[in-house]
Amino acid sequence: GHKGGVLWLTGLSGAGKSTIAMELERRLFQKGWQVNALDGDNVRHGLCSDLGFSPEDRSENIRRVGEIGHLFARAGMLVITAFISPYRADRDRVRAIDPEAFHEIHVATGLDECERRDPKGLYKKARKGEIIDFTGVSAPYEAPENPELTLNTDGKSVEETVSELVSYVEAQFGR
Ligand code: GGZ
Repeated sequence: GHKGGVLWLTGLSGAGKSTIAMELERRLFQKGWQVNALDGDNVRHGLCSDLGFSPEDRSENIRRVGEIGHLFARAGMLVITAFISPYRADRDRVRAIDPEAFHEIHVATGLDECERRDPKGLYKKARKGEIIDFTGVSAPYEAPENPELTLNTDGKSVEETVSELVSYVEAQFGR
């Protein structure tokens, strides 16, 4: 076995977090790692189905994901999480559970690029006021100040970005 850890992706909606997380999970699994990727799609329908997007609910969402993530990590898994996690204090609280195991990775795709991509049309809706408290438009995003890694995705393919992450994991976790 090998030691586990939490690879905590943070960034705006449309930054590419889930896509990167799922592709990283696939690549690491192929290399024989025990991995588990968590994102809104598999958490917000179950564990956090009672939560919305108010500041309080986001904090609770991140708290629960953080606790679960660290439990999996302690069991030896590499956990990849893909949540906006817009508040620095919430991310710091997750880090504090086990600082050694926590790797904060900023998916630093800029607001302009996220809004240009707008894969689900959510920015357009947010601009029209059809979604309230939308991160980057009408709710804050507090970028990490000292992340372990910053991914600048602009002009890069998912493959390139994920390869950078695989190298990071191999350097940090050995093998
Ligand atoms: C931000 C929202 C909102 C609001 C719905 N603000 O691009 P997506 O669609 O697939 O990813 C976003 C997802 C964010 O959920 P998280 O659990 O990552 O958020 S947090 O960490 O802040 O708890 C977006 C969709 O949910 N979505 N309403 N108001 N994103």
